[in-house]
Amino acid sequence: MAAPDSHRTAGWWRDAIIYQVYPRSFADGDGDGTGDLAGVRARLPYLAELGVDAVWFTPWYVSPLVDGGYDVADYRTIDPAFGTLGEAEKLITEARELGIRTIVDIVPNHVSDQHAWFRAALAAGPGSEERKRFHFRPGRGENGELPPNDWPSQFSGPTWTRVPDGEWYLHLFTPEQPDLNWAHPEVRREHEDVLRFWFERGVAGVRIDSAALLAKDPALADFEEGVDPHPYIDQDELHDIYRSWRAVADEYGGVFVGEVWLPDAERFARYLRPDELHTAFNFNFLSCPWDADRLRRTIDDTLAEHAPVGAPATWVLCNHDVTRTVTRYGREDTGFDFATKAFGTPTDPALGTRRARAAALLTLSLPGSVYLYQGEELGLPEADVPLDRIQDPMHSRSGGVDPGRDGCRVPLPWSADAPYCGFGSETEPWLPQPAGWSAYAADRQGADPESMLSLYREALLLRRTTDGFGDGPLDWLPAPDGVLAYRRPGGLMCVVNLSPGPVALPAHSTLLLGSGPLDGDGRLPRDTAVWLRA
Ligand code: TEU
Repeated sequence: MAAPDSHRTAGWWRDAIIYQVYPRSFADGDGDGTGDLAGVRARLPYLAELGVDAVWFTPWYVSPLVDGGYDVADYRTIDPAFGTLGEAEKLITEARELGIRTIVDIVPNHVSDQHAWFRAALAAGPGSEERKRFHFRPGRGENGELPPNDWPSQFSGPTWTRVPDGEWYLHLFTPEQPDLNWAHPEVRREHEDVLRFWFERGVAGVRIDSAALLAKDPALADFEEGVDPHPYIDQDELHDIYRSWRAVADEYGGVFVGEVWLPDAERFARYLRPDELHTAFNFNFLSCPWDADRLRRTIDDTLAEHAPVGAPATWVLCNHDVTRTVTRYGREDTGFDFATKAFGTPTDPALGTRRARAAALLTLSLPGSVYLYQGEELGLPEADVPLDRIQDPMHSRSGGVDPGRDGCRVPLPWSADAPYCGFGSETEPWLPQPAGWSAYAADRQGADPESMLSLYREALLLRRTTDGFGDGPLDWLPAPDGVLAYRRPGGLMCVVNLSPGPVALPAHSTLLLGSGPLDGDGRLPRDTAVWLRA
């Protein structure tokens, strides 16, 4: 952990541990069933003890919460369900005093349909200046009854909605999330102003939601998969936008992490050029199955694609959009599957937990920074949320086929013996906690040296007090099939056994930490990882 006054120390983000807080589900300070800023403030000592360098808050702004807050009605006000702007400012200061920096989530692709701009656009009618900040178009067909184009949605369902005066507007996500027109100068000015607003309140960084989707093909032409360049993913205009954002961030020493889902390594790296974003999420690693060859290839590709632009890699096992790590790794097919999620797919929690523990040591010893989603340090599995309680629009928009993302958003268990596992609610939380949730409670795990929480605490402590972690070279060591072994600076080594049987460890002087015990012959069992000193 850094000293409090060094929250903008140049380069801190190159090897930081960044904890993701989903405020609705982290801790409930006022007992109303929804997590809030008071809850986070009360738990800051927990985050400090865990040893994180920064916290990224998913959107906490005023929002109808149609998409969990990614439908922002006002980027400069905290949603009353979460607290007030004054509380956010206090939270930022208190966190900084504990050596924890704050990262806010900016959602530039779209706003809520309750945002003042969209309401004004609806009221002003076709052809108005107000509508030009969005993508309004007449429909096709004889009476304009067909949507203006055939673009696929990021969620299932249509991307266009018709308003009563006959025009249609574009929304890559739900109809309650109209897309902004990034060719409009006011849209650009407004977002630069919002960045300043938060940097001035002491935030150290900004996560950029759906960062590769903002710019649209100006013709809004139909799209033929495999024939046309994509009409809204990774348009060249984006780089100009992020260069001007970077200039704003540089005034404050702030940093960016872009949510850039792009399989093409070369295109991905363009966002990380020195005058654009500092970092971007690395979803190829997250979606990689538990397989030594594929993981090694993903790690090599990731490091290779970052090297030419000088940006550090980021590593992430889970976030608020994907199935919990323990559940994913406990499946026979450990691949990442958007569509089926955890529902109905058999999973072995013991196997998943063993692998998730090994994956933690793998991830935390790779070069770069690491994102840790709340509850991962507790080894939470994906929760089965009863169908009639699911709130994620991905579920309803898929006609109930996709269970959506609520299973990884269930309120955290803090105390095994308290109501609602100590989440803080006096009534049932907004998503129900499954039976057996108290077994994962932070207080129970804190008292158990074998728990996932103890593993994370020890690993993070070692990571910040031992040379060799974070930014810097990685050299692969010779290893049997199915085993990942690499050396970091100063003789630090990590060995992960993904092969079916136990393997001998390379020569070493000290065993720093293991995700599980060695066998009777001092060998590393399957699905286990160790940190060694040469
Ligand atoms: O996600 C962007 C995104 O592309 C998602 O559609 C992603 O593919 C999906 O969630 C995977 O399951 C961001 C946020 O992280 C997500 O929570 C929001 O719903 C979305 O943007 C819209 O703002």
